[in-house]
Amino acid sequence: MARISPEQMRSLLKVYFITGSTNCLKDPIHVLEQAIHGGITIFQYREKGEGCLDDLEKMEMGRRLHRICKENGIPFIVNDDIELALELDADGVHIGQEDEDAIQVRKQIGDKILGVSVHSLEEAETAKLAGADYLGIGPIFATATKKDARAVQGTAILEGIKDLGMPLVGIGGINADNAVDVMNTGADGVSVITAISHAADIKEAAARLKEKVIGR
Ligand code: TZP
Ligand code: MG
Repeated sequence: MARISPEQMRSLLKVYFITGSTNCLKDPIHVLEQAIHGGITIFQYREKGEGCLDDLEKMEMGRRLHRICKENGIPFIVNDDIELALELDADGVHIGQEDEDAIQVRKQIGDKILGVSVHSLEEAETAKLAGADYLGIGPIFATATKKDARAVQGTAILEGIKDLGMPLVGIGGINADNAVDVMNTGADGVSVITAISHAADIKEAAARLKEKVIGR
């Protein structure tokens, strides 16, 4: 398998749903199924926060979520945990600045998708050189989901980084009301946790987000 092309990557990033057991008010399996029915384009399993699953339980949850993604042709990305990504034969991994070095991760995962969270042009350039396939940029807006999130950046952060020509996705406090601002500033897609995982109607929330992103 060859590395994903930037064009393919850009189209996959449009509606990037991220979740783990602590983000869901209902069964994560049901949440993912509904989000897929609503039209998400890529999924990241991110098992974090107080009371999150560990070891075998995490592996089992990852396995089940991966199966649903596979059945529906949705790429399955694992947050931080390279071992789990390799064990599950995930489609890719997403790492932050505090995680393992991107160059090392690229070596470990071969041609799988590599996403890196960046907060400045310098970090973005380094991630590009390390072989990232896409960059996650944020927090664009205020978020209650990530307790150790950096300062809110606003959409302006995308302006400087988009000139690198890398596929980009915004993250942090994004919802159907502000997604268009993120896209109009040069992102290829929006990544969300709460806007989908906490919605009363998950499928409808994913569909509304997609409509905003695609139909602008
Ligand atoms: N990284 C920066 S902000 C954030 C992550 C993982 C959390 C995004 O969650 P939400 O609920 O979509 O604001
Ligand atoms: Mg991380």
